[in-house]
Amino acid sequence: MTPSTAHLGLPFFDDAHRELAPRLVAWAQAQSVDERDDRAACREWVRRLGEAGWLRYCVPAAHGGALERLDSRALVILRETLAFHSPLADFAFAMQGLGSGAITLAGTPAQQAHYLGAVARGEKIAAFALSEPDAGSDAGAMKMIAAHAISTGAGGTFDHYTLGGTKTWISNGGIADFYCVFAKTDVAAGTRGITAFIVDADTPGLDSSEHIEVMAPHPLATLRFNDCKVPASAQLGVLNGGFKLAMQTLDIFRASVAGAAVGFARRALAEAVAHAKQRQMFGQTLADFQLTQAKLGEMAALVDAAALLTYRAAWLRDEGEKRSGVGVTAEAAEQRNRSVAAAMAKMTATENAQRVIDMALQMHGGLGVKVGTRVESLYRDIRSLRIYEGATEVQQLIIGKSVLQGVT
Ligand code: COS
Repeated sequence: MTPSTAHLGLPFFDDAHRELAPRLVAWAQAQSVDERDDRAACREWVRRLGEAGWLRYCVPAAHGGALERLDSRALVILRETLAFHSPLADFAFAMQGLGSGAITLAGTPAQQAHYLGAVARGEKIAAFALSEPDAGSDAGAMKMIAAHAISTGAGGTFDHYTLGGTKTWISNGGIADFYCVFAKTDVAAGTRGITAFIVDADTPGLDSSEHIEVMAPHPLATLRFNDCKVPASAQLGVLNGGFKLAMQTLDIFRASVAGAAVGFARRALAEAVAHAKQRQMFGQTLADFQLTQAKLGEMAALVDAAALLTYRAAWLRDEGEKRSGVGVTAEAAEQRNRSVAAAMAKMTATENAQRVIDMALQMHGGLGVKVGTRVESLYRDIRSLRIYEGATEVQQLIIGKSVLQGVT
């Protein structure tokens, strides 16, 4: 099944984006990965995506990336296209970007050189570790501690942080080579007392063996940090600047989650159209019924509305990056507009995709709930997108706050 690329004619895109999509479609259609074991499949997708050069869109050119800086529209096209073909391929791609995003934004040259090239080649698997058992939507309520100390021993002095606590719902948990971990470095300072660290998966004191089973299988784990020591050089970004770094990283990738949701929805619509055209009932095809045509019309409009918000959010971000010379006030206002646009896109695209997939499933009748039917797996695949990287309710809050401030 081939996705339409008609939307690439929209003014949000430039020629580089228009050239990217058909190449990726051709590549994705030629891939076949056994996905029965989600961890093995994810590793295989990372390997193939790296080998084919697609992961180069997850990092900037200075570290082996395809483009000078992270390009939101390219990320959206990549996720939309991969999600149409394989939700696990999309997952593998997205997590390389999200997991290394904080290093791209705030890493030292040494950290960037060590991790980003390997991420782009598919040689290191990345993960983003923010959520905790009691801190999901309220990310600032995290309890994980990073205590600073300088110890002296036979080998000299060791300037380090000791991490203690639990992270959960960590995508790529258990298969990642490193984690960008957020922890409290000043417990009294709320969101202003959080710092990010890069923790290699083989660091003593880190246990990532607790796999979490979910309705649409993908690598997911709880991480336990017990007397886990990392050198001070593992600090990512400024001390106590971790919450903003986490939010900025999520901002970049929220538009791409919307892209993935648009890809799922486009696939569901394509499946519905194909089914409606061939299914015979009451002496005609399902597609001949006006009831079916009305549903397909509604589905197509829901997909387009989601896609337009998604492309706008990505375009706004890319435009803002280009104009980084504007004054401080303008930058703050632009930043807020971009965050709100990304929130609108993520909320609308994931919610609309759920509706579109549900309608496609309904149109399939009994086949729609048969395990192995594409709409059945899409029905499970889409559900977590309405929750992760900021649940719909978090996006509503971000948008609502801005509406009340008269910004939106
Ligand atoms: N970019 C930069 N800075 C941001 C920001 C953004 N998008 N959003 C918030 N900040 C800054 C604020 O400006 C504020 O800075 P100051 O301390 O200088 O005032 C600080 O961060 C705290 O912001 P706020 O008061 O809005 O934080 P809250 O604790 O109220 O949390 C929400 C806000 C709910 C939006 C945030 O916790 C969130 O996004 N939660 C969802 C987390 C998530 O996506 N989890 C999934 C993890 S990945 S699967």
